[in-house]
Amino acid sequence: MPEPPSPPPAQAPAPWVGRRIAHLDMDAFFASVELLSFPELRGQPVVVGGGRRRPGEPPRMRRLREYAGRGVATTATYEARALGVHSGMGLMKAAALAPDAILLPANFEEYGRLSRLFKAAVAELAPTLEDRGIDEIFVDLTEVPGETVALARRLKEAVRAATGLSCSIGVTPNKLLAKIASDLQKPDGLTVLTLDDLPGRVWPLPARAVNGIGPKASARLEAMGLRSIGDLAAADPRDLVAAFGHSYGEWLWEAAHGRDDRPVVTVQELKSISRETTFERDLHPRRDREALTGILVDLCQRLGGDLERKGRRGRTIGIKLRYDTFQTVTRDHTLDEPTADPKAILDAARSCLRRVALDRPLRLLGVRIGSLERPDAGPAQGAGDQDRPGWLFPLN
Ligand code: DCP
Ligand code: MG
Repeated sequence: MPEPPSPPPAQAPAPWVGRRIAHLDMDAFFASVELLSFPELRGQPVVVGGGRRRPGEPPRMRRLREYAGRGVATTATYEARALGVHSGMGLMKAAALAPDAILLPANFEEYGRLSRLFKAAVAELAPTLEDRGIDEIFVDLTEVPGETVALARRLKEAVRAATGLSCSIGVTPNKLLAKIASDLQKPDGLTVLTLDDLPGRVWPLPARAVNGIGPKASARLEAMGLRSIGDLAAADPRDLVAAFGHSYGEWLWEAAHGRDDRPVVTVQELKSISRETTFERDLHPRRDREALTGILVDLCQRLGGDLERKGRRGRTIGIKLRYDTFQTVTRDHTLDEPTADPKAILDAARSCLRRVALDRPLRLLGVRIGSLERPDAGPAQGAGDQDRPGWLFPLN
């Protein structure tokens, strides 16, 4: 007899709408790796810093109070953090807070090895993975089958099986929120947020919880009376633009509303390289032509050096100018052949400059090269420029 269809579970999770992006960050990474070698230290306050240990060398283990010097803590176990010690803190100051904590030198080779192991373990389950540094990754789970919480648990288990270490995961519709979410229940956390959770879970957080709002911006926001992410979301975006400029002001407001459509980028492909300089005093295209020429030549030479170091050539050369009025203009010019040659870049930059008004003092000049590719044969050929040195900056 056929089985009667089973009723749907009463509490079935709502289907996920849109992208499903995870941010995974290892817990107290360097310190946790040290605890793998020294399990007897588990449960104690442990701080990593004050020198490094080469592979094979026995560790120098001491109490923090025995330390004298100017080193800083790279990280601390959660037991040491409970005493007030944190990453970046001077070790003498840390010793005053936690004199009995154990101090271990850093063993970067080992941290690198475990970093590769945890990333490989995640990549087996979810191949769209963006490397964000030694202990964190973004993972696009949109196409990975499985219910969200169950999937996040599997990632955590895979990391633990491969390394013996715990991590914290946030899963949300985008990278911006995922980065916030992974931090909400550290250590060994798993936090899933949808846009519906924004008012309850994200808006109460301080503005600096958003990656991209640093100490400077957060101090300026505070001076405007904007303390939390919710304050920022409720602000008039025109005020933000007035205070921070178009691009950052608008981004702040979008971020506070949890909007971010950046993709998870598996291999960070280099898209463009730029060099720019803001002058100590405004320079006039006519009166300061020689100084501007020197700056332009220097920017192009440095860009050429960047390209050579990174093994790239590019086809699209652009310039950026900012006038004393703060108005910014850009122009670009695409070459038939890619180049890394400073002279060819200079030529293209000059032809871009001929297409902008050069009738006001300038605050900034920048040169950019895009449409990059890796050359497969020899160095780029010089285009040659016969203009009189000192007079390369065009006039109009
Ligand atoms: N690190 C460092 N110097 C700093 C901050 C961090 O050398 N000022 C290193 C040590 C950390 C690792 O980078 O272990 C990862 O940094 P996190 O900010 O992710 O910090 P932790 O992993 O140590 O702790 P958490 O559990 O908060 O992620
Ligand atoms: Mg970490």
